[in-house]
Amino acid sequence: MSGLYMLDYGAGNVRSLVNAINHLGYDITFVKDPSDITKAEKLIFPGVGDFGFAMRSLRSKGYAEPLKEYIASGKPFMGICVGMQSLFEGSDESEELGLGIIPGKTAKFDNSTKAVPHMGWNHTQLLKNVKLQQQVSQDVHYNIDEDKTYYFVHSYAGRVNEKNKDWVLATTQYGDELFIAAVQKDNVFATQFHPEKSGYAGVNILKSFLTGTGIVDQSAVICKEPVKSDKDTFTKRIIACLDVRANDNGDLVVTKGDQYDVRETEGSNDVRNLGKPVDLAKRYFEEGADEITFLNITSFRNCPLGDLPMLEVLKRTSETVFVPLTIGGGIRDVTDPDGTVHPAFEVAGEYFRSGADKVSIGSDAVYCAENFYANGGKKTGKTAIETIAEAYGSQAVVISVDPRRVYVKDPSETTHNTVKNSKVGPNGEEYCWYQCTVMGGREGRDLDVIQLVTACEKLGAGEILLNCMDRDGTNSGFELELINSVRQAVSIPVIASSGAGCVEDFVEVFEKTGAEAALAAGIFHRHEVPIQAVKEFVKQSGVPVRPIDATLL
Ligand code: 1PR
Repeated sequence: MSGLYMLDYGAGNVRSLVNAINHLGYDITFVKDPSDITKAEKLIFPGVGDFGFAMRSLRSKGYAEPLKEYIASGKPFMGICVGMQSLFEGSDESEELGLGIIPGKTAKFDNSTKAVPHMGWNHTQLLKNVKLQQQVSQDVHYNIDEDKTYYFVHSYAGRVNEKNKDWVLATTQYGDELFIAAVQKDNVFATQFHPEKSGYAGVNILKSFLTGTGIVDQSAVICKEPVKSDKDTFTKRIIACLDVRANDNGDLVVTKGDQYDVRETEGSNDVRNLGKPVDLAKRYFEEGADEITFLNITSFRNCPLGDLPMLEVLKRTSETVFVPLTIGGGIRDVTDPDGTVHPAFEVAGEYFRSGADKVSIGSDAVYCAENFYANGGKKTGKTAIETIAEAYGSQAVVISVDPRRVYVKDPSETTHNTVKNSKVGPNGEEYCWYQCTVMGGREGRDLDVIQLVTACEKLGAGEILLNCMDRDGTNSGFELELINSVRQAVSIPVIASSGAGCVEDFVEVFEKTGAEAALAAGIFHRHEVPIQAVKEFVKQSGVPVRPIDATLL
């Protein structure tokens, strides 16, 4: 199809969208100049991150007026996430005005009862029966399906009101809040969720936009009132984690440690090799993983910006994997051999452009938190967390925590935050605090996990990936005391990690802690427990999970 254009203002990962479009057999051209918008026959506007940043970028590049004229011309338009929010009059997130096409402003979710951002897979409720001319049989809802779930990541959302209800194609419920998940009117279609990150269910939505005429049979439009449910439709995420490093031959392999030791304990003492990163990621996507995380575990060794080892892995993975990808390891300021320093947000930017949706920061987050306290709890605006969150949005910044237990007989023995632990210490100690480590657990710091996560939330992090060195690779279940204490300390989503050994462990962590997601590595790599078995068991226990969706229509 000629005339298919994408409006990109450089705020995040559009590679996945391009890959999904290519996967469907289409090519797309980037808008480079305002005149390209006028030339377009079909236009997609994806957006991530901050509403104000998006609107300022549109205006400074001279795109805002041509975009309004394009939409008024009646040619098909699709907005995604901030691309949908920009259609509103404004947002509580910024003073900046929106395009003013849909009445109303987007408002922040209430974080007193649930984690914010709303990050994960959720259901939709369809409010409109829409038929497209000439394709009545093929496509009535842009393939949005109430039985499927779609991937959302946002803190602000549009609400249905009297003035905009004729726009609302679908709503979604998060906690007790109902918000607009998709809009459609005439030639305009937009989703708050990311179709390109929503597995094949989402790719099918893109397909319907690409193949459709976009012309709606107005006589067929029937609008329904949204129904607020007393049941949350949000699902818990199951994440597959791939620890990646170069083996002794220099090849990047997926490895897995026992309490962070990744070398064979018998015989060769080689780095354990559990497969190739791109192949394994594809396998986990097809088996139903809701997200894939890559951790470059030897990144404490300096890498020049031009030689980041995981870029190629991400580029290739995002060609066939349509769920969110996180990359961790080495997200900090890096120095090239010629002495040039590249700030962390530049490093992160390279990863986003290569297909990552989120970056996870380990060691550098510990140093950021230490400096935050040394600075009297004041922000400098210069840390990796702050600069990446500012440019790409909080939702793109995950903090990977590598804590280990330090036992004490009594909480009065330490100034650190302690918990009563079900695992008694070597000398009968009933309490412990969780010490933060850096460089993959090689060095312990005088900072506890609660100090770390609360500082990181204040600095703008959007999610916590909570490992536990004592549990890693042990198959003995998640560290529930640790997870509970962190879940209570922050209002951003928490991923429980380390120790998963069987399907029951996932139910336990969801039932006994408020974790939004559970991550596992060893049991998936060693084929001990399939992802599908985890999902089925969790679902049977009454905890909602994303149905596995392997069909491209
Ligand atoms: O410090 O920002 O460069 O990031 C380094 C990253 O590499 C951190 O996220 C750190 O967790 C990770 N890392 C460093 N060394 C290791 C190691 O294993 N030697 N991996 C390592 C940590 C832990 C998990 C694991 C879960 C689940 N891996 O993420 O996947 O514990 O395992 P299980 O289900 O088998 O129990 P920086």
